Amino acid sequence: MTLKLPDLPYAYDALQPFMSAETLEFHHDKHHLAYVDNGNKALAGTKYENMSLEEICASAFADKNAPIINNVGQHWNHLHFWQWMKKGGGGKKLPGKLQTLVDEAGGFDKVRNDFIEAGKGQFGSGWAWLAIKNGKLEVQKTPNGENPLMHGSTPILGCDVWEHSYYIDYRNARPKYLEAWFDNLVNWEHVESLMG
Ligand code: MN3
Repeated sequence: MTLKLPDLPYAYDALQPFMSAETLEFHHDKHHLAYVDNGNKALAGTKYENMSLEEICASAFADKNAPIINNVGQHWNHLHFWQWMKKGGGGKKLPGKLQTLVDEAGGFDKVRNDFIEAGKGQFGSGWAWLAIKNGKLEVQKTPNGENPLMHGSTPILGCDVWEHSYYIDYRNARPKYLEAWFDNLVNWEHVESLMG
């Protein structure tokens, strides 16, 4: 497969004041593009070329193939990261199937708190996640380009805690970014669409 940079599903300034146009221009146009270009170089002529993105993530992690894990993993992560946000997102009102899953995991406030703590606690670059494992919601964190597909679970929400995701708008205040992101940007419909 050939990786392609998608267009953002909204204007660059749509997520202000919580995420600036400048952040999205750098993050989407430069960082995501670099993962696409480097991922295509790493995939060329390998067994991974005929796999789906999800299969590549799991297989490359089992193979300890760092260039694929990092670049194709980050491509999958960013494809969804853009869709995990929307103008006027956030809030406690969840779609029904997702609400049930969150209630079974201890309720919205617990899940929100655990997710933000996971993002704060990820040392260095990485991601905070909500994922489904054996039918249950789990809060996870991963370093660098890794994602829950590589650890046998299904990611349904991820927040990028690499500095490139927040440094322009929040400087070093990762906790402020995580709270603003969760409370004002999350597109819960896309989260539910990944529940399968
Ligand atoms: Mn990023």
